Amino acid sequence: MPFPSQSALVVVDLQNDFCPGGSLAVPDGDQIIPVVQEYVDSFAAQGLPVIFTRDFHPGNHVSFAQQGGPWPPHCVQETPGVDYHPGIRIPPEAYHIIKGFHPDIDAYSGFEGELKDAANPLTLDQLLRSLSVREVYVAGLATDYCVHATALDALKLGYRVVVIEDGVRGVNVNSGDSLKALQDLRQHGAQFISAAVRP
Ligand code: VGL
Ligand code: ZN
Repeated sequence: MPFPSQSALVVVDLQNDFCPGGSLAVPDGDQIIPVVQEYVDSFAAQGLPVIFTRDFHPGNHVSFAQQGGPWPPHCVQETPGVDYHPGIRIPPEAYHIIKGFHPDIDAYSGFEGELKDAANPLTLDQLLRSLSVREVYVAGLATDYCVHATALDALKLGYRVVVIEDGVRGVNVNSGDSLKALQDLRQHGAQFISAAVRP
């Protein structure tokens, strides 16, 4: 699969807590792993940037029910739930963005996060600019929250966005939420790719 030279892959929140068995499991969230792996390997083989985002909450995060938020505790730092799903092989050259680490601020979009462990903590936008990226391929969890927010921010910042349709899954707190999220992205100019139409 050859991808454009100024493209990057962004894999959103493919973490244990968002997969079956996790505290905020996305139904069939782990089913996307073979698809995501195919893209990760193709981008890496082409020398194109691969970026993983992670929800990275403190134990008292504002989005948790005990603090009046909408979610059960999830992706708490230094718990197994915050780790990437063990089924995904991550290339050593991949970039890692963490988000949601301020106790009082929720952050669904990878563009609200920053590069982990960097002496100079770049935002995702700064990282993409430094890599001359113009087009962002997006996969991961969850379609109706962090995938939607990340892809929408990318569009608003002027990136071309390609959503990997069979590489995303949603929570669907209300039925149809994921479909609505994808329709919204389409209306904002996102393109879609799936197994049937891959280059
Ligand atoms: C997410 C709910 C809460 C996500 C993160 O990654 O989509 N959803 N925190
Ligand atoms: Zn979260």
